[in-house]
Amino acid sequence: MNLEAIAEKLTKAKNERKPILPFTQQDDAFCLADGYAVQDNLLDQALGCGEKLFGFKMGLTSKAKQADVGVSEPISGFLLESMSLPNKVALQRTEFIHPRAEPEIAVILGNDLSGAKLSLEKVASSIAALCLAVEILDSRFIDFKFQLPDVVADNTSAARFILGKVDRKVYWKDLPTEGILVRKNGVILETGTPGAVLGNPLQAVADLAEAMTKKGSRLKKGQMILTGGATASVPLNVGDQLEFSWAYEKLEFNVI
Ligand code: OOG
Ligand code: MG
Repeated sequence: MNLEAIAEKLTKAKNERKPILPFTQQDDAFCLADGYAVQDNLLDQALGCGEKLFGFKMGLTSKAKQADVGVSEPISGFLLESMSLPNKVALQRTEFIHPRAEPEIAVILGNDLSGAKLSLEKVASSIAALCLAVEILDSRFIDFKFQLPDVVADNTSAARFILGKVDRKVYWKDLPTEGILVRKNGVILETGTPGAVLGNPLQAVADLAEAMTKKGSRLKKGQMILTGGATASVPLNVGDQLEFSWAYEKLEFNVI
């Protein structure tokens, strides 16, 4: 199967909300580099259709998330402006195959960032703001089951995100222990701390900057980066009311 044909299958699955079989099940040779090549193709297509790049996401950066999907290596994907939803949105269940939501720390860059083995101080000095965010995932694969190359091809299950207020600058050294609660229909389903993400979510930004530098690219001023789920994700069904909170703010939405 050529990589463009694979990208087309993913786009069709997304548009028709019909999940497909992972590519690694159909082709033993489908590897991580192929996955990223497919993802690049999806981004080129989106930009070609007039979509705007909003930033990037890291995934599988916490043990909880790695256990969630049974895959144990961090991955990255892209985020488009059209994936952004406001706080308190009514999420349309019919727009998705099998949506899930997870809390993340989002970072907005105040400067371009590149280089290998960047210190957390260096990353912190390049940040304009950081805030709580919710990522809405929707795997294009049957039963949310995949191997690493598949989920990378599928732009790391990215679907939507809700950003908190970016005007508050939480001190980055305090970030690891700033607890997060996830409530569904009033019941606490998950609890976690940003420190679950590689010790400090800023490490995910450093890792992403290094990966981009290796590809001959760089993170740019103004881009938003999701650093990866700090807890396992929770499934979303019609009628659900979701709340994601930490000391500074609460993000919430209903599923209709
Ligand atoms: C893969 C995407 C992982 C995260 O924050 O760890 C991710 C998935 O869970 O489907 O977004
Ligand atoms: Mg995520």
